[in-house]
Amino acid sequence: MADIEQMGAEARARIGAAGDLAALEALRVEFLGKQGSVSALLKTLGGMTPEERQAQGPQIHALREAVQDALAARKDALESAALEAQLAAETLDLSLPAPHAPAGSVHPVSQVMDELAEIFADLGFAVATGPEIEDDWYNFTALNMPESHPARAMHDTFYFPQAAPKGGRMLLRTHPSPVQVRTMLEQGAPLRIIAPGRVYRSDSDATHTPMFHQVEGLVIDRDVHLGHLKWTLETFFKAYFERDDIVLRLRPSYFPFTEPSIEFDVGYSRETDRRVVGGNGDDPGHAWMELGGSGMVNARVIEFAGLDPAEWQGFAFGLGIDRLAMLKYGMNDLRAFFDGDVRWLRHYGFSAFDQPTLSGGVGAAGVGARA
Ligand code: 2U9
Repeated sequence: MADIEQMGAEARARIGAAGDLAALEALRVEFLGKQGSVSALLKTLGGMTPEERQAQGPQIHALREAVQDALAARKDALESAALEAQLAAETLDLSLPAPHAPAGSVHPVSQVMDELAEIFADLGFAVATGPEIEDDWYNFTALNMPESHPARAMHDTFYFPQAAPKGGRMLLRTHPSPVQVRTMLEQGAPLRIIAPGRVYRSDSDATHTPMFHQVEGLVIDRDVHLGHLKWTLETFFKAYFERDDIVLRLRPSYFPFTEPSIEFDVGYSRETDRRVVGGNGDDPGHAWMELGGSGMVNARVIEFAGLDPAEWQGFAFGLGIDRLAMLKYGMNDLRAFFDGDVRWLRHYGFSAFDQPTLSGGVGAAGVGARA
């Protein structure tokens, strides 16, 4: 009996002195492991007479509990000491100056895409996305540009050798329009969406890059007319350029996927070296710059999208996002958008905290609130 006491005292002492969790685990195995000394003692119970078990059983079980409790207590103590040490090591002296702000910033194209989404969300438009590698049925045929249509050639398309499921070949989308076709087929009408994203044209030169960004908008409903298109464009540009003196000029044009088709210009004045959007382009010191195209969706396109043009109609428009960014934030070289030059990104980039909100007046706290 005495040596059970002795074993208990010695076990508690050694457990109390365990310096770390590994040493503690070794003691647990030594005492309570399969070959452990306390486990061995417990096994002797089986070979005892009922009187002996009666006499020694409680003590041996008490020893096991005492060892288990001592192990658990020491484990807690070691773990909280380790946590304390870690917390002490991690203390942040908030009086110290903030570490250098992370160099990253929001690219102007991303900022403008967020601004577009914010403005059009307020007009009831959802943002639609779709594949950049497209099937030429969605990129061309469904947009009233059949195989032989000359407009196809004008799109300077990157084709893949692979055949497309609906005939024709796979390609890199040349405009966001296939996204609207897919959305109409999937969601039907009524519909109000904008489709911002990357588009690809193989006609790159000094002012054109093989990949650039466009946004197209589409409204399909029962009684939509050109007035809705004009109001939507004017409302968008006033919010985007954060000016009320935006003047649009609509000119007749032609696109296979809209009838009638309209190109729209915005009035601007030339101050110092940059163009400042606003004012009537016919006024002195002002001029017009083309910003994009639009029109009432061609009935054939509505049919391709599985809708009945006798019941449903709509308008669509297209804009260059890189161009919109250059106009609002004063860049004059499209290629710099893609060079990844940190000086350019630091100068034109936006702080990630400057999320464009309508209540915050869309654009990041006005021009110049750069990163
Ligand atoms: C569907 C039906 C009609 C989208 C449109 C334009 C006119 C247009 C250019 C403007 C500037 C591209 O970046 S840009 O050069 N886009 O002029 N886009 S109407 O019409 C559609 C789209 C989808 C189903």
